[in-house]
Amino acid sequence: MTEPANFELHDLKPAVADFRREVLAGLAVSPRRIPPKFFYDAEGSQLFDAITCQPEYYPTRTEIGLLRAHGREIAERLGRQAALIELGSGSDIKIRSLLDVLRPAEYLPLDISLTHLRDSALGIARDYPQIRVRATCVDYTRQFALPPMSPEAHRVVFYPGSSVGNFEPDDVRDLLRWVAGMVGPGGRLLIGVDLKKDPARLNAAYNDAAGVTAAFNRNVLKRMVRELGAQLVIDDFVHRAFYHEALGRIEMHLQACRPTRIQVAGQIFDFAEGEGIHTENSYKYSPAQFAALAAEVGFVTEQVWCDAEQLFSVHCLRV
Ligand code: AVI
Repeated sequence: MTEPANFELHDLKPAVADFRREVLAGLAVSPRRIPPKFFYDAEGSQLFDAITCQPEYYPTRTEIGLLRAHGREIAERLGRQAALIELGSGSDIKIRSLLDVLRPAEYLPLDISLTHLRDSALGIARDYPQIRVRATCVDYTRQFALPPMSPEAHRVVFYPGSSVGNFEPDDVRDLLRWVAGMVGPGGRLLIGVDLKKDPARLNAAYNDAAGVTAAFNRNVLKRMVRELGAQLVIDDFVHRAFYHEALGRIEMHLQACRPTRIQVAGQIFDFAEGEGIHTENSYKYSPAQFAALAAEVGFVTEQVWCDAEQLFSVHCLRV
């Protein structure tokens, strides 16, 4: 099928060499770690979509509920005729509810997973022919030149899903500074932030009964085999996720259930039973905590929407 005229795709996909370098560096330190951005190849993105449908994983459906319930108010805050930039676009249900009320002139989705990005951005270009869709496959955690946008459109960044929680607080400051530069003075950021809550609820969300989160976590090992030719036994590693209350974060690990070894790019990494690879943190914030963090880098919180159960929050921030 031919691509619609209102669609363009820029491919700044990170090279396999970046993955190899970060894996080798992460396995060489103690405790061992691999950054969560490497979960998201085509298979990992599909697994993440499947996570969002699990009954225990409340963030996605709660955020969608907030966007739908407060769509008009959100559109009024953000203003129309915007260039809408979405970070980590992934699945498109949320952006569609926003596009319906915001009707921006331009939509710029940024995502690290090429197939996922292409499929969802193409679908949007076809369904919204009046919106110019400029998709970029990129690791948006590193600064890069955005595709040109019409100068008269004011800029809005949409960062859903509490992906901000996957950054260390210091890195959040850097990311928010970059976003502030993207939208410029008077520009806005609409961001989804998962809230602190009962640890039992959090632990269940990251340990779903169907084992989808476990498969998502272990997909990074499969990716090492597929892309880096790593030699390892996937079944020697088990998924471990728990809420660390003092640090306010879910931690995810791949833990060796017996002594094992990973061989990659000519290097050998031995694991004793119980030793792990730290693969993700997912920080949870109170609305006040997140507003304070954003204020440190010059964002003013205009409004925060939360659901009745206080599970999730959506913040409208202005530079
Ligand atoms: C993408 N991110 C916000 C998800 C989260 O909840 O931290 C990733 C995830 N990891 C396990 N389940 C979902």
